[in-house]
Order: sequence, then C-alpha cells, then structure tokens
Amino acid sequence: MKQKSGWILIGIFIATLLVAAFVSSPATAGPATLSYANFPPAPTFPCVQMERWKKEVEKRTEGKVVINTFPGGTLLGAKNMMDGVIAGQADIGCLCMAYQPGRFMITNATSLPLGIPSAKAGSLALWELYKKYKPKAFAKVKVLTMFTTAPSNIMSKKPVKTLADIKGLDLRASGGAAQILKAWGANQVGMPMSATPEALQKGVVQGLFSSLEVMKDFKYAELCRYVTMTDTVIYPFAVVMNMDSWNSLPEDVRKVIADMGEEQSAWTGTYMDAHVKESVEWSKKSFNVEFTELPKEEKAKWDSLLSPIVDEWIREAKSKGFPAEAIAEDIKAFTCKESSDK
Ligand code: DTR
Repeated sequence: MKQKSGWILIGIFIATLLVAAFVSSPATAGPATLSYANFPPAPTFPCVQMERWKKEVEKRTEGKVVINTFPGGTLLGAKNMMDGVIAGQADIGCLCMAYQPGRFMITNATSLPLGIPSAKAGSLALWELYKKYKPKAFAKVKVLTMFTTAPSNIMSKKPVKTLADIKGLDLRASGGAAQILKAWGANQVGMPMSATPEALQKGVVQGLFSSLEVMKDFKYAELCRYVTMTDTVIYPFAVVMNMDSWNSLPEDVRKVIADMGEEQSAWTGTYMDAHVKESVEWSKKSFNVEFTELPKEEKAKWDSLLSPIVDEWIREAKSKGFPAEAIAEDIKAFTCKESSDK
C-alpha cells in the first residue's frame, strides 16, 4: 500500500513538472502571434506601411513572430484605436493623432502651420519630438513608430482660386488642419478619412483638405476635379502596442522591433512623398484634374490668416502646463535638420 501511494506521488510530481515546463516556456509553443489593427482600407498609406513593417519584423525575427493585419477598421476604428490597444482588443494599432486633438497635445503640435515641407522631414521630426518629450499620453502603450502625411492641399468639386471661393465651402478636415480651414473661412466639417468617401458621394461635403495621395488611393479624383495647392499642414500618426503584449515578447524580438522605430518612420515618409507625386500625375492623366498654384499676392493673404494659430496654440498649451514655446521651436529645428540632412 505504502509503495503504491509512493508511485502516485512520484506520478503527480512528474506531471506537475511537465505542466510547469509547458507553461513557462512559450518558445516551445511556437511563434508569438500579434494582431495589428488599422482604420483605413488596405491600399492606403497607413496600411501599406503596416504590411511593410509586418514583413520586415517577421523576416528579421526569423519566424519567432507572426503578425495578422486587420485593415479597414475590421478590428478597431479610427477613434477607438488608442483605447482599444490599451484594453488589449488588438496587440498593435495605427492611429491618426489629429483625430483626437486634445489627447496628444505635444505630438499634434506638428500639425500647426510650422512649415513642414515633406512627409519624410515631418516623420523624422515627429519621431525626434516623441523621443525628446516622451509624452504622458503614451504612458500606457509601447510606441513602435510615428510618421506624418505629406502637406495638405484642397481637393474640391468646384474651383477654389481666391478666399472668396473658399468662403462657406463645406470642406472636410480634422485636427490642426480643421483650424486652418476655419481661418480661411471654409465651413469645416470634421470626420476621419474612413468616413470621407461617403460624405463626398452624398454631397455632405464639397471637398477635403489632406495630402494628395488620397486622390488616387480613394479615387477622389473622380469626384474632386480641382486641387488648390496650399502645401500647408501635415497629419501625425502613431503605431502603438499593448504594454502586456509588448512585455510578453522575448528580449531579442523586442530589440528587433524597437530598433525599427526610426527606420519605419523614414520609410513611410519616403513612400508617402513618392506616392503623392504618382497620385498627382495619375489624377491629371485619368481625370484631367486642374491644379491651381495661388499667385504670390493671393498666397500672402492666405498665409497671413494662419499666423495667429501658432500663438493661440502656445497660449492654450501653456495654460495646460506644456512647455509650448520649446515644443514649437523644437519642431521647427527638427524639421530644418531633417530637411537638410536626409
Ligand atoms: N490627412 C489625414 C490623414 C490621412 C492622409 N491620407 C490618409 C489615408 C488614409 C487614412 C488617413 C489619411 C486625413 O485627412 O485624415
């Protein structure tokens, strides 16, 4: 009898060891699988950069990670991206920070009219800004990369050549860009990019204010036959990861991913700048879209309406306790450096 219970105890001991070994070594359980949510449709630039990142991470981690991508808001939408990732509804999410202006005060300052000339310069300046200030808004997530669009221009169903033409015109924009439209006298209508095709189709808006790659990617050229070049303001994006998901990854995988932050930012900016050029050519060729450069005098009038925006932001950000002047100066300095260096 004694011998039998001894064997039972040994059996329980071995079984416990086996279970413990299985639970504590996820490496033997196969690759880590991560979900990556995005809000716009697959052919658009936030998703193109997502697929490039997925491919590179899977390659560089040699099969230790598998990333399942969810474009088109199939897992999380434009406005619940950040909170969805924090809550663990997706491991990774790509968000346009401009859609939540008050939430990301520091990084959204890049969408002030500060003269960012390209997506590449904007992306790298934004990444530097993030690294310098490490904003509290991101304390609950691991930030994987940040990037910006190319500067925004007006795409519309009717020609806009003067301030009189834009007065009262229903145009769609979000965040910092929204303020700019208001300053020019447009009737600004706020909504994420993912809601814009329907609004244009139904005539809720007569155009939009964004980077020009959307003329091709969303086929807006079909409806908006006029573009007014303002080259004003960029929209900032972030890619964030759930903190528990991040902490559960093996050290070497985390290193590969962390080391890709700046590279992915530059890659996306470069892709965006080239794709805007392609989209402009495509729009001219396919739909005979008319592009208007504002004459110098007219442009000066438009620019002068924007000058109070930065001062107003500085006042507001300061009242909330942010080092507002330093942030604005840093954005200008980082942009200058990135425009001349790279
Ligand atoms: N300009 C911003 C962001 C943006 C630009 N291109 C795309 C494509 C897909 C989603 C968002 C964006 C905007 O107008 O929302």
